[in-house]
Amino acid sequence: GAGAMAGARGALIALEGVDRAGKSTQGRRLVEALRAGGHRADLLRFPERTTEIGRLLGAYLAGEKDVEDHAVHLLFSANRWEHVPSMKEKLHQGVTLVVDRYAFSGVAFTSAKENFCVDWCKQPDIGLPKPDLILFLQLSPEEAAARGDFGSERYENSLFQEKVLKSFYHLMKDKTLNWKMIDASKSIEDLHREIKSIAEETMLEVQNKPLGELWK
Ligand code: DGP
Ligand code: NA
Ligand code: NA
Repeated sequence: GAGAMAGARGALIALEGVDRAGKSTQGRRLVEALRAGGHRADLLRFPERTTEIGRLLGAYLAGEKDVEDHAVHLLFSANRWEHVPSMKEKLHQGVTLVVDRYAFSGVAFTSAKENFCVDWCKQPDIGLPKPDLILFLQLSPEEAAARGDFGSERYENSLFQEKVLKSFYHLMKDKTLNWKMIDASKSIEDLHREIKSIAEETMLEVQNKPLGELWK
């Protein structure tokens, strides 16, 4: 209702980038800093592996389970949708949400596979809460490689990651979204300060604006 919900809403901030760009570290640091500054903020990470769908995705990523490519794409999307009611509730209560990966990873990773077009990949995520800000942590494949060997999860190889990066660049052409490119080769501290300042600016800008719907 208009009365109870009339306060400022929280911002939805997505962190995206290829593997090892530092998304998880920066997500944690951002939420800690926002809380220390008196804001309400929560961190969410997709895939969110604790639900039934999430456990299935965890087994898929670990290579313990094979799932057909279209089916798994829909499951990654379902894993986001199952969190939408609580995300909306928090945002409307004034909690800023930082999400470590979102629908853009969904599209970038699946469309990097053979015979998947971006349009098909976007469909299941149409209508998700639209991020007010998408921070894209940029790191060259060389710099990513220098941060150590890939682990053993599915998708963790340089050839595939380069295709993923190309898909991300394609998605960034969409000017209805607020993409901010961030140079992730900086120190953790410098990166954190830059991200915190952009996040705070966005939180102020959107607090009285309605939450949008993605790709609608
Ligand atoms: P992370 O927990 O951030 O390391 O992500 C696990 C892996 O899952 C990572 O390689 C990216 C991939 N991933 C994340 N979201 C999606 C998605 O929606 N679809 C697909 N196919 N892969 C995803
Ligand atoms: Na990973
Ligand atoms: Na991560």
